[in-house]
Amino acid sequence: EENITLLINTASSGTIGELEDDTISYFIKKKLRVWCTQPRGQWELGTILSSSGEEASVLLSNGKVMKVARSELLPANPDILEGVDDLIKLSYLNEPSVLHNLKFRYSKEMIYSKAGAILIALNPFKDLQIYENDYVSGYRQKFSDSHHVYTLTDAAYNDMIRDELNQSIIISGESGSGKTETAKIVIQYLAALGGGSCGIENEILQTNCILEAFGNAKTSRNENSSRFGKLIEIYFSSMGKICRAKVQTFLLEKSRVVQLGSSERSYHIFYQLCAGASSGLKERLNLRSVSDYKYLNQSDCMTICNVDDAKKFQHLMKALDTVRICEEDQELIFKILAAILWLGNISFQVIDSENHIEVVDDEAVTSAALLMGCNSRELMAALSTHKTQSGDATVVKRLTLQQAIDARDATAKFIYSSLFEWLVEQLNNSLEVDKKCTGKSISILDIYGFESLKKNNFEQFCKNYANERLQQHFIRHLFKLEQEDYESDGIDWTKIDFEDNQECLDLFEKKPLGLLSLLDQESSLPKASDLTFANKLKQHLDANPCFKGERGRAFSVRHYTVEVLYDTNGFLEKNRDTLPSDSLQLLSSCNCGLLQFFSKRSSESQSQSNFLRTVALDSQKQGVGTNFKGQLFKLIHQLESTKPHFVHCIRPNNKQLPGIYDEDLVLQQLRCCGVLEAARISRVGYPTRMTHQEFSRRYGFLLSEDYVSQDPLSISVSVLQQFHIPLEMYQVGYTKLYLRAQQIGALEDKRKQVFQGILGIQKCYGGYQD
Ligand code: AOV
Ligand code: MG
Repeated sequence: EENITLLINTASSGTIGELEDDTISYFIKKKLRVWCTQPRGQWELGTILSSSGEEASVLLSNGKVMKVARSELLPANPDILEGVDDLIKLSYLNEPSVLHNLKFRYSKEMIYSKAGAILIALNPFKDLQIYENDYVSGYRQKFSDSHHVYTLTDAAYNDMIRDELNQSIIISGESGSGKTETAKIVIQYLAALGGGSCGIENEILQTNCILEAFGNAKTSRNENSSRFGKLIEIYFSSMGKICRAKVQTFLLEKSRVVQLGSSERSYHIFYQLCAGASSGLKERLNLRSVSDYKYLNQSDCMTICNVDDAKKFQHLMKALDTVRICEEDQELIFKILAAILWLGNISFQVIDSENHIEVVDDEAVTSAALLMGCNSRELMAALSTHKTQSGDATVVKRLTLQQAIDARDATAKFIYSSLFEWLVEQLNNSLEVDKKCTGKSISILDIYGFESLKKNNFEQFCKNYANERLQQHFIRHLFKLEQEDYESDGIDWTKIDFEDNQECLDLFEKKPLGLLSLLDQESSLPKASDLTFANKLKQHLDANPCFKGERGRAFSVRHYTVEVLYDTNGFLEKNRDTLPSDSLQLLSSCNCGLLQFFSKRSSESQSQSNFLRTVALDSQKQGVGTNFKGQLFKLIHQLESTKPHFVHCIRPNNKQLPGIYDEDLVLQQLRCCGVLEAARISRVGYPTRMTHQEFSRRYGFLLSEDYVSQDPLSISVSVLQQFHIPLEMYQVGYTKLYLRAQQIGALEDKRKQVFQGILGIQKCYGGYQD
């Protein structure tokens, strides 16, 4: 028992520095291996030769001897722990040790490791061939115990069946770290496990392919970067078979349709369509090649190395068939995409000194109008004038060049994002095979990663806010809930300090003086500009430690990862996200059912918010940011009713190449995601916990004596004693039993053996019988 108190004390007492200072004395005395801090903040491994006062001589691995101050030394782990599969197994959990351990594993192509409850996945940037069918069955039957996305998914599946609880698999990590690939691997495993006769598992996989075509694009960080967030819920019947699924998407990056950074592309689908359409389809859509469209050729990048867009288009068409989107609808989708491309080619001519314009009447106009199903005169009018009603008279004002460009781009963005939403609905209709199925579900969350670019705009602002929200969910689960649970159940537990990001969330969410509120307020003022917005922020938020006003239109936010500099350029416009009434009217008059539908829905939701405005006193029109906040709250609320499983993806290098492990880059990601703290807490924690009732019901029958008359607590304690679970391996709380990692395994094995005895030869299959 002394042992365990000691363990808890060392791991949680004071700062890590103090603790390591004692350890270092021991290391120096015993002449053990240590990490020496190098001038550039990196570490080198060495062995202590001698010491005098505050300095030690260290023999480095390159043969050099260095004098290093005590304070610059950190304990290294013994050889036997080289490359352990769970960071909590390390005797010394300092940064260089963790970094080195992951590096060692990465060099051996072991990309998966655990940090307590979290699965760490290092992006291999190459096909490791560890996802084939034999791996699926290997992990299912537990022949293999090395960590894998499959292990985690298998655990989620078993937990769902055993506890009859919804599960979630939450995948986080920076852009390009492998979240989307990981989500696909999860789904592939679940499809293999819960696939049935109705083929829904294939539909789920094809849904992914469609969403990627329409919602992913090449960016400077990732050739297949998700530009929307998604949550896929997969429902299982009581037999453990998939019976339906549902996709929710979050905030698609619309601006990409009309504006591209250098070496970036628009959504894959545009390139796929141009490259892969049959000659008949091309003719019907009056389709040209990618380089003929301004929305696409404004960037220097039109192809991706080793990606065949034409072939991808064939896959996409098959996928659309699989999810039962009929040929007519497919043709409509393509028509709308082509219309967007032609819209982008519409140009304007300035006709007076006040910069007023008229639309150049060319092929772009006629093609766009034809595809949208409207008259080209009407299209030209909608893009060059603004009509207002004044009494009985209609006043027509000519637009300036900038206004016209904005109207055109807003129309294109509106059409594309409406198309995306509509597509998601179609996918959901098709995935709702068995509406009556009320079984439990596993939700897989894959959002856009945290981004800190040279220039950060409204898109990064929203994405990073979303990551901030998710981070809190993660922290709450791993730290807060953990500790609260221990404390309320009377378990001996000393607090571990951890970083909370509540301050940063407050900066975004506080009303009325938070970033999102202030953005909405400013967006509703007709005379406001990005500059007045930036000034307003500086005026009201300067006291918040996470906020820093910068020169001109800029401001910085200290995120849980890094400090990010935002440029308010375009914030108001993107937050308002209004489609000019003239364009909306035009769309409603189009001879294309889908476009009519989009416009109808948009005007309905607009009038609804107007209605709300008159009812609720304080409410103003909700901007995109606030709306997104609402979506995120709903998402978090939904996740809170599930048991979470976390995967943290890490991008080992910026080059998207295999075999390169950039220590600084990995360290920065490890630091900011709280993996180290999580590992620390898991190490001193009790990952398995069951109520006395649950425990006695599950294992009581293993007792040799008659136990029926006893209360759950006594039964539980008897079980623990009979099976010689060491005292330091569990604690008994008021309501629950707390067991350390791996203890439950022995009991489960015993239980299985007994079951197998009862069932004869029938093989016991995980949690199925429960
Ligand atoms: P992300 O989802 O985290 O970025 P992805 O899942 O798209 O990142 O991964 C980026 C690229 O890394 C993929 O296109 C693959 O080439 C490679 N990759 C990732 N995981 C694996 C794996 N397990 N095996 C082989 N290659 C892999 V973003 O969507 O940008 O935040 O917004
Ligand atoms: Mg992604």
